[in-house]
Amino acid sequence: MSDERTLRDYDGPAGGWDSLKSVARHLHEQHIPVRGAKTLLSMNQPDGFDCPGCAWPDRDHTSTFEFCENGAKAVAAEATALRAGPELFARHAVTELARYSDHWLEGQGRLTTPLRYDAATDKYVPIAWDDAFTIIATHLDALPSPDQAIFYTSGRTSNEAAFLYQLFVRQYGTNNFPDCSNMCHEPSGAAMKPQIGVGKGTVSLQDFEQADAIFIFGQNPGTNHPRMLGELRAAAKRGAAIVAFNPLRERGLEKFADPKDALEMLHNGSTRIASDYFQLRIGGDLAALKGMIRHMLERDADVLASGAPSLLDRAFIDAHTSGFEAFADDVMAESWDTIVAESGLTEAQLRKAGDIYLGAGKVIACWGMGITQHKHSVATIQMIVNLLLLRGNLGRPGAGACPVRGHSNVQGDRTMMIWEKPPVAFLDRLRDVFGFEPPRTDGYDTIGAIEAMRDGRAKVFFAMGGNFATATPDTTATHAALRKCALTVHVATKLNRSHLVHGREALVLPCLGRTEIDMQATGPQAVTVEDSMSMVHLSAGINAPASPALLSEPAIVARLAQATLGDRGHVPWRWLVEDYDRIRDLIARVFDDFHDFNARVRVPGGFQLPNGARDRNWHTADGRASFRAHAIPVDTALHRARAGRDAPVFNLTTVRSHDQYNTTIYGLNDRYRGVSGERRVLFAHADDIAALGMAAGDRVDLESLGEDGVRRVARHFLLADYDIPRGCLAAYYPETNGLVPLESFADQARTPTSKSIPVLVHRPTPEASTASRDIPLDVIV
Ligand SMILES: Nc1nc2c(c(=O)[nH]1)N[C@H]1C(S)=C(S)[C@@H](COP(=O)(O)OP(=O)(O)OC[C@H]3O[C@@H](n4cnc5c(=O)[nH]c(N)nc54)[C@H](O)[C@@H]3O)O[C@H]1N2
Ligand SMILES: Nc1nc2c(c(=O)[nH]1)N[C@H]1C(S)=C(S)[C@@H](COP(=O)(O)OP(=O)(O)OC[C@H]3O[C@@H](n4cnc5c(=O)[nH]c(N)nc54)[C@H](O)[C@@H]3O)O[C@H]1N2
Ligand SMILES: [Mo]
Repeated sequence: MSDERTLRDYDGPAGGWDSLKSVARHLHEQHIPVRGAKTLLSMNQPDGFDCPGCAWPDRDHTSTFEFCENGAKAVAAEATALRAGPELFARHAVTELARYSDHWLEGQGRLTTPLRYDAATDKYVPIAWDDAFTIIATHLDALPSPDQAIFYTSGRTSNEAAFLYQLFVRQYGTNNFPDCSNMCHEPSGAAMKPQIGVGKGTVSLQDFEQADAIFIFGQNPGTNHPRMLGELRAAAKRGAAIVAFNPLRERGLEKFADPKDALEMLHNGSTRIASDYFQLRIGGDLAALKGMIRHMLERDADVLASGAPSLLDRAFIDAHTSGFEAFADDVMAESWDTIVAESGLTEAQLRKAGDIYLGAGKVIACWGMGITQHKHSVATIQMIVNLLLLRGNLGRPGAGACPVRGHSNVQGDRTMMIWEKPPVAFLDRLRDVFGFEPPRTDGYDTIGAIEAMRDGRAKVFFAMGGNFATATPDTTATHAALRKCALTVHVATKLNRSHLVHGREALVLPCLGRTEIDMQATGPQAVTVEDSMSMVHLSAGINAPASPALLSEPAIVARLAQATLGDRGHVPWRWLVEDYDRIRDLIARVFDDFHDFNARVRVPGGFQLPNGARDRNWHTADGRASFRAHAIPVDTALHRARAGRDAPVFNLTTVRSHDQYNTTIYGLNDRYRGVSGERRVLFAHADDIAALGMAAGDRVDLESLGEDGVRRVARHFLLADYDIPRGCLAAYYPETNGLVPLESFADQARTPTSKSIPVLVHRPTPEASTASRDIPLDVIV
């Protein structure tokens, strides 16, 4: 199949034969012979490895194989036979590598040996592990304050590695733990913790079997959580309502052919997923939710006036919640005009959505990045929880809140306290168990880390996985900040742009992936991960390591800690990594929820962490779940940008294609959106394209309207007409990250507003090409 550039409609369902074909193609491209299928068959099996893709849970981690196209691609990307060995780095200087696309960098395969940046030749050269650790320890030791070092984490890191990592860094003396969560589901925790006492989802897969309605806000499961489609399909088949709120028509929310269903496949059939699809305006969710709730309150008032019982769960509201009256007054004071104008949905549509909710006995609400990456994300999530509270849809079977997490262990990393704002009780426990005084001041989150590097307050940047330079906002400013560091270090499986945007000194440390056998002194080791529904289970790799020089993440942390702290902390680092059971015993001593960790995690399927809200125990300030009133924002950056400007200002959202895992670009296609061979695509309404005097297929530049006077431009996007509301645009992440100003982030959670960027659309100008210098545009694909 060629990567010829085309834009067209895609008629097929999500899944189906095209999905199988796509996996075959990706295995071929990664040079994985068909026996690679053995690797795929061990994914999510009791004695196999946890899929390094998304955080959607598995059915009991049992023996049924669940086919997942994008899980297979994630495994193929890691199990690839291609190698980015020392020859690659001998051949290409770093500035030369930086001219290649992210897709090309990823395509070089697995890193095989530790590398040190040699400034004299501008090349990465091999270095021995011990020498690498000495370099880092020397830098850390020389800093005037530990707070000048930053320790980033991406969400694939296992519980064991994360626990050791935070222990080492806190013994070293800082809470500077920015992580991918800061750009992802941070607002979900920030919203739910004060409101219902827990910052995680309250449902399990069994609840999906019983729900009468499933509302899905701002999430694209067909691409990002394909195994969720299996649950949605089963729910749809038994007649549950599936209600999607999404500005874009997403095929995975419309119809799905399950590759495991022989009949569906043979007959080229499919199952309808969403029963109702509300194409609201980007950022319109808070208004839409208020409209639905207003309708419900209006109907309830009518019902009560007629003497019939309330449509709301008054017993639950009385016994379990606070703030209902003030909340209801606030909703009733919101005008339908504002609701309709800001949501982009009609009053009739919102009344219909409200009726679906009222007609369902048990309701689950799911949400993803379409909700979290906005300025008002915390308020919107609290409004989703308000919706659930109205009819007691929390803490009972078949109902609850379901923030669908991204990285496969992002939730577990936070549980292990990869967190820049650690609670006091945890720090006290760390002190008591390990006999040292941990740092007590909050550390930097992702935005704080970039500002600190920019301002010279941080000098060492260490990353446990991820691709910080590309995943973060304000690419030009972020790259400049990283380049100011004295030392940048990346623990990674594959080459990415962050390795090329380096400090004065730089190291790249290659590690084992999930799929690989992790051999330590006492034998092969398993790690543990926590999924989106708080299930903790084991993961053990089955493949030979990509190179004999690779170390596991726990081993890297242990050796770095030894090199930096020596025997200062009285932690037997090397002994701990000989047998990961020893690490788990320590985890059990620090976190009560992990008691008898080693025994419980060996029960097939693992165990579920306790969750107060699920049991209607509200660990909040007043011991109740609370209704939270929030005004519909009518003075956002978008409103301000539109006021007094003649040129049309669009609201741009940034999304994932079907062929990428965050910044890892597997390919240039986005099958369900009909895109082949191209990533610089701008999805727009046909009437908007016409109003601009342009045509689909034209190339355009995007200029964002930040409020700090900095001009941010991204060039050379192909206009595609798409089913999206007028005034709204969508393009892929990370090509558009340079458009997001660093200081544009969510209230109370500081998540970059990557789903709501006010932009102008220009015909390409020569002048624009000088912007965004650090983003390679005319790259070698
Ligand atoms: N294959 C694959 N799997 C992945 C990932 C991947 O990149 N590839 N990434 C992983 C990670 S880290 C995460 S966090 C998740 C991300 O999973 P998602 O949350 O599904 O991520 P996005 O692609 O960013 O898309 C969000 C959806 O929100 C919609 N949207 C955009 N703006 C708005 C809005 O204002 N309101 C509403 N209601 N909807 C909106 C978009 O149209 C899109 O359908 O997936 C994880 N799984
Ligand atoms: N505009 C915009 N920006 C966004 C988003 C968006 O929707 N729009 N989404 C945000 C979200 S939700 C997230 S989570 C972040 C993602 O931010 P990150 O988590 O930082 O980015 P990834 O692309 O997932 O990281 C990929 C790299 O991780 C390394 N890697 C893979 N597996 C392993 C492993 O097992 N161990 C180690 N040590 N390294 C490994 C590989 O080298 C690979 O290149 O991006 C955020 N940025
Ligand atoms: Mo994420």
